[in-house]
Amino acid sequence: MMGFFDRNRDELAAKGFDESRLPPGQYLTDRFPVLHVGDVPTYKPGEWSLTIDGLVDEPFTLSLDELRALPATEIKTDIHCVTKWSKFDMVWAGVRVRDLFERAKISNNATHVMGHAEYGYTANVPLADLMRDDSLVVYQYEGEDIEPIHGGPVRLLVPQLYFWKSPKWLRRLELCDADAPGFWEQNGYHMYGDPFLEQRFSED
Ligand SMILES: Nc1nc2c(c(=O)[nH]1)N[C@H]1C(S)=C(S)[C@@H](COP(=O)(O)O)O[C@H]1N2
Ligand SMILES: [Mo]
Repeated sequence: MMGFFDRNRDELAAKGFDESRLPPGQYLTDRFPVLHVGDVPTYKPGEWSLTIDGLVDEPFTLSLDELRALPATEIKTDIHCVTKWSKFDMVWAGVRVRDLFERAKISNNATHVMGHAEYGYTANVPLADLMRDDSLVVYQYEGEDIEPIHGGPVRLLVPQLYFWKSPKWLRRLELCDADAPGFWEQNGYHMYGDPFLEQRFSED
């Protein structure tokens, strides 16, 4: 008997999608689920800021207006959540992480980055992944300000990794010279989290 996942995968072709876009163990959804631990922060105007620090020569902090004034990039990308939903062709806009790191003059010995969000949520990502064209600090989804429940005003977007690596309500990117587990990684999730290799849990 064919289960939900098989049927969902079979429907991809009918919808005109290449089946290879859906990583193993995932299903495609049109919904945009909301997933996080804890409360959704609310910011008064001017309250939110983003700091780039750690192993950098020139740490700095940006206000939302300053971030929005930087050259913007729009990408259309597929997103994969470790809870098995995938969503295709999501359109996001923001600033390339690489550009922020260039401005901060990151040290040669920096190898990893810890993304810090409001209320202490963290996610570790190798520096190389954040230097990619499609790694962004985003403030728009589908042409609108990102809703608070989806991480507004600003979240990290690392589309090639499971979505837990994209902290909502991002406040700080800390350059480090070693990998260290973030929030979910301390709770048994994979240190890297490649959806196409199904790196869900630490032993995968
Ligand atoms: N600050 C923060 N960011 C977070 C999380 C969280 O709990 N707190 N959850 C992560 C997880 S597990 C997922 S799947 C995505 C969900 O994003 P969404 O609610 O916009 O779909 O956010 C990620 N970023
Ligand atoms: Mo998740």
